[in-house]
Amino acid sequence: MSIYGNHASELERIKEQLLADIQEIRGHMTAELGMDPIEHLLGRVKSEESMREKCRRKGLPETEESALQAIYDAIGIRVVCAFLDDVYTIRDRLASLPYCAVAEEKDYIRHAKPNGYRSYHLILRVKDCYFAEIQLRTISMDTWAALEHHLKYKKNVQGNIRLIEQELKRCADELAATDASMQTIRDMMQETDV
Ligand code: 0O2
Repeated sequence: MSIYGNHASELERIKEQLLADIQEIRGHMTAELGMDPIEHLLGRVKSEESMREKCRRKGLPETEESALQAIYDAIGIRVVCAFLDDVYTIRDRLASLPYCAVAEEKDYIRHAKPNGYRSYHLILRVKDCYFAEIQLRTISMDTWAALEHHLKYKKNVQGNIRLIEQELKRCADELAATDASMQTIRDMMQETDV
């Protein structure tokens, strides 16, 4: 029996609906900005195995209730943007989708995690009974998170772990400064377009 009970196909449908709505938002923003704001877009329903692993990690029973009500990322969407401002614009448009309500949000961009992780996490309550976690970030943040994730799960990392962590944090901060500069350059270019 699936940990999602008989909700697995509805989770897939909601994921597809969210992806279609993000594509629509993307189309409107492309017309407004004169450029595509999204570098890439991914969606997944968390696999049975990783949902069970997450239940165990959080000390929750491996039940439908845990998977659908206590854990918020059975549906996960990642939106990767070139520019910082677009992350916040897409956040606002998603928050006003008629069948969604904002359940929780974590702005790890303005308030980075101590290790340097940056991303905007928007938890949506969908159709009053499901949750979806939308991670919005820039290309730089996405590159950093992928590398950090790889290192975290790599077995037997050799070398000075403390130094590796410090270097990763330094890279995250440098990338954040570059994101801010790139945004400033775009703003300057838009001013000269007027
Ligand atoms: P997966 O396999 O990516 O789904 P939560 O664990 O969601 O219940 P928490 O810790 O408050 O509770 O959530 P948070 O901090 O919002 O993080 C949720 C997800 O963000 C993680 O999912 C990761 O995908 C990503 N994330 C958070 N912190 C980091 C980090 O330091 N490095 C990287 N690379 N990713 C991070 P899962 O469930 O851990 O894994």
